Amino acid sequence: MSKNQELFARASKHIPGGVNSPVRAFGSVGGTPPFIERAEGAHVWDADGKKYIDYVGSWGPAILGHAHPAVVKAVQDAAVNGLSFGAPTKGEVELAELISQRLPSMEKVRLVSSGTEATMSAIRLARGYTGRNKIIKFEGCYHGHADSLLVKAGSGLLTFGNPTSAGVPEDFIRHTLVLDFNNLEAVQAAFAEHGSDIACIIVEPIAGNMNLIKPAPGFLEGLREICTAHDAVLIFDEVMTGFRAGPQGVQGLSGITPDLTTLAKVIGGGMPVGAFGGRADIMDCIAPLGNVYQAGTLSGNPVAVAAGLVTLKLLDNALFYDTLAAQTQKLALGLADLAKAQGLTFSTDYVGGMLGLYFSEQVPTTYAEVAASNIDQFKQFFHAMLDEGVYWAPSAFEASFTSGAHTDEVIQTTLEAAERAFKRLKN
Ligand code: KE4
Repeated sequence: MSKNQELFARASKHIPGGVNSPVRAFGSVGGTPPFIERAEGAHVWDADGKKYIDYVGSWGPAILGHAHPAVVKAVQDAAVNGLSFGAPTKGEVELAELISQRLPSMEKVRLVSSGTEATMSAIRLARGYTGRNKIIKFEGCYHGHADSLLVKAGSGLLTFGNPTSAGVPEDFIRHTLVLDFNNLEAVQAAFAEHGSDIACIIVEPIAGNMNLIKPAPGFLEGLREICTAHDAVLIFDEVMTGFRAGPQGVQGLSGITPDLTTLAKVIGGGMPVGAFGGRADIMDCIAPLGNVYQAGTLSGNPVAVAAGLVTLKLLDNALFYDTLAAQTQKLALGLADLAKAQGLTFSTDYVGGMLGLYFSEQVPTTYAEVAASNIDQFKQFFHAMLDEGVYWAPSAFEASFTSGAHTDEVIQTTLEAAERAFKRLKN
C-alpha cells in the first residue's frame, strides 16, 4: 500500500470522503488522490515522494508558482507580529486600495475569507439594495456552496453529477432562476416575466467550473444592457478569472463594467482571502453603514492579507501576463497538435493563465456540450498524465491553471508526457 493510499484510508475514517473539498477526492476520475507534502514553483511532491508538474495550482491561487519566496517571507514577517486581531489593520486598507486601483469598477471592497463568502454576500447585498428577491445564474457556473447558488452548479457538483445539492430546501432556491450559459434570449424572457423582482444576475464572465467555456460574442454586453434597463445588479464572479484571465480579469478583457465583482484565490496568494466590491452606492448598503448585514471573524486577516498584497504587487507587470498567456497558449496548441497526430477527437481553449481541454471535435459553448464530450477518454488521459508525473485538474468539468513558474522546459516536459499519454488512449 502506498503512503497516499494509507493516508486516504486514514483520512476516510475521520473526514467525509477523506477530503475537505469534494473535487479533491478524484470521484470523477477514480483512483487514490496524491496527498501533497510539498510544493515549489510549477511542481508538487506527494507522500510517496513522487514529483508532478502541477496544473491545479490550488485551483487558481498559485499564479506566481508555489512557495514564491517573497510571498512566503511576507507570511513569515506578518505572522511574528500576531496572527489575528479582530480589529482593523493597515494591510486591509492597502489591499482594498490596491484592488480598487486595479479594478476601478470596485469603488469599495469588503474582504472575506473565501469565494463562497464573497458571492453569498454579494447576492444578499444585491437583494438588499434592490429590495427584490429573484437571482439569475447559469447552468454549469459554480459560485461556491451557499444554498441559493447550489442549483445546477458546476465544479464538484457536476463532477458528481448531482448539480443540485441535497439539504437545500425548495424554499431556499425558488427565487433562483437557472438559465443556459450564452443564451441571451432566455435572459430576456426571464426579465420579461420576472423583471420587477430580479435583483441580480451572477455570472462567471468566463466559466471555469464546467471546464473553460467562454462567453459567446455579445453575451456579456447583453447581460450589461439588460441589467441596466431593469435596474438589476450585474455581478461578475471573478473568483477564478480575477487577476488570472488577465491583469484586470474578464472585465478588463471585455471592457464590460459589472456593478459588483467577487474575488478570491489569486488575491490571497494561497491564503484564505475573498472579496466583494463594486459601486459605492451599492456597497454603502453593507453594515455598519447600511442595513445589509455581513461579517467575519477572520475577514481581512493580517497574515492572509500580507500574502495577497505581495502577490498582487508582483503581478503588477504586463510582461508577467504576456508571458503567462504565451506559455498557456503554447501548452494548449501543443496538446491539440499531439492529439491530432494520434487521430483523437480533441479540442482546447485558453485565456491568460487558464486552459481547458475537451475530448470533443469543437470547443464546447454550454454545459450540455461539455457533458456530451468523451468523459471516459478524459479520465484515461488524466491518469496516463498522472502516471507520467503531470497533475491535471481531476475532472472533465474543471479548467486547469498555469503559473509564472511554467517555463518552456516545464511545458516541453508536459508535452512529451502528453504524447505518450495520448498513445495509450483507447476509444
Ligand atoms: P471558495 O469558497 O471555494 O473559495 O470559492 C468558491 C468559488 C466561487 N466562484 C468561482 C468562480 C469559483 O471557481 C469558486 C471555487 N472554485 C473551485 C474550483 N473549480 C474550488 C475548488 C474546490 O471546490 O475545492
